[in-house]
Amino acid sequence: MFETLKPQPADKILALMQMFREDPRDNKIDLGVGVYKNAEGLTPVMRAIKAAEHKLWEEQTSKSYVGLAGDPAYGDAMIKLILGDAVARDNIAAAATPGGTGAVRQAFEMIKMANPSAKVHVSDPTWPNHVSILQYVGIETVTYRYFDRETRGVNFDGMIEDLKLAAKGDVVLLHGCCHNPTGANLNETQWQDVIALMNERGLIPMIDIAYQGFGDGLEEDALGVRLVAAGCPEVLIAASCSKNFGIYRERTGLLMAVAQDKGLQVVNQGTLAFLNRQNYSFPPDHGARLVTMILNDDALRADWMAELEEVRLGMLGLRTDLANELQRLSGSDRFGFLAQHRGMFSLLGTSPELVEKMRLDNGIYMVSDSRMNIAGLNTATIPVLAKAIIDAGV
Ligand code: PLP
Ligand code: TYF
Repeated sequence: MFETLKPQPADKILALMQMFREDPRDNKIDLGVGVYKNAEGLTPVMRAIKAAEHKLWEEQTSKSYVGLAGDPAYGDAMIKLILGDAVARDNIAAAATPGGTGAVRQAFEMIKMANPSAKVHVSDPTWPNHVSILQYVGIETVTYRYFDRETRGVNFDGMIEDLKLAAKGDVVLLHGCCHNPTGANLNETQWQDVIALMNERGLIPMIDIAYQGFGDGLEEDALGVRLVAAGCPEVLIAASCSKNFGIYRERTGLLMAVAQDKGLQVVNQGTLAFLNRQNYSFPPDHGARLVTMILNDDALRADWMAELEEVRLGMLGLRTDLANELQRLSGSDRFGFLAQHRGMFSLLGTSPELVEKMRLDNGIYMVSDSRMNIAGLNTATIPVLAKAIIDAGV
């Protein structure tokens, strides 16, 4: 049987991580995988997570199974964090998943189950896993224009033109905030326009939100997802706690299905539980429990929010510093987009050849599409990167 298997394509982001590890140069700079790093290059356990883990160790008396959809308190706390009061709780079905990837996978399976002929429209570019999982699940994928390679902002006219071609019942996958890989995001008016178009054409939004709190703030980053949830009849939302709680390896995510028609909530909830059971039975609990403890405890929550804000402001500062340094070296404003982008990533918008050149000449590791993880920088490496970008002729 095994002899029939073929080698599978590697994930280019994870392959880069391995390449970085194997590079012997001391001055190498890792701008690859989307993991937050502080100025010392470390990914620390957040203070509130440590405190919650300590408390959990003291108080937890059983590790018996929870429910197929995870602990309902986790769903409630996350729904409040992401959606605020945008939608009545009765309209939302929710299930814990292994990370945001698990939520994305289960969302695609739910789409496939509900409407096998639905296509999913993804931004060009998007997180490579979106495309790869869609293909694996057997859903036809279509891209819509998103990134303007000149301005490095959103090509909104192109996006709208392309979405107008989508058929009724198709799904439109949107990034809730901090677009991966570009860093370019919709503003409020653009969100409203996309919602109007989706409703006009009977398209179903799916939102992937993996960086709430990394862009303009916890509430600000939820603006788009809240507008969509309140403004469209049906929405799928895949959320990740990996980044904003710094619990990457705990695999903590949530899938929500929002339906304005209350009658659908029960079947949706049952479907999410069923899909969990088919794939892994019970979702992981440890990370979800820590998140719930933090969100439901005033002191832990305040400390988590304070640390998340430090992380966010640190990345914004790095963006400004890098844009300023590039302005100084180039004598032009053409890198100003770096300060406008939000979240962990910016797409520099250069060729794979120049990305390769910067890796070989300067030990700078960015993804081949020229995505940079801004959190991989610090005050010492910003001038090095800026000089390499100019030297390479970007
Ligand atoms: N969606 C996007 C856009 C991402 O960038 C990520 C990466 O972290 C995820 C989902 C899921 O991450 P995880 O499965 O680690 O929670
Ligand atoms: O885009 C990133 O770098 C993060 C981390 O298969 C990641 O989202 C990368 C690849 C992958 C899973 C997570």
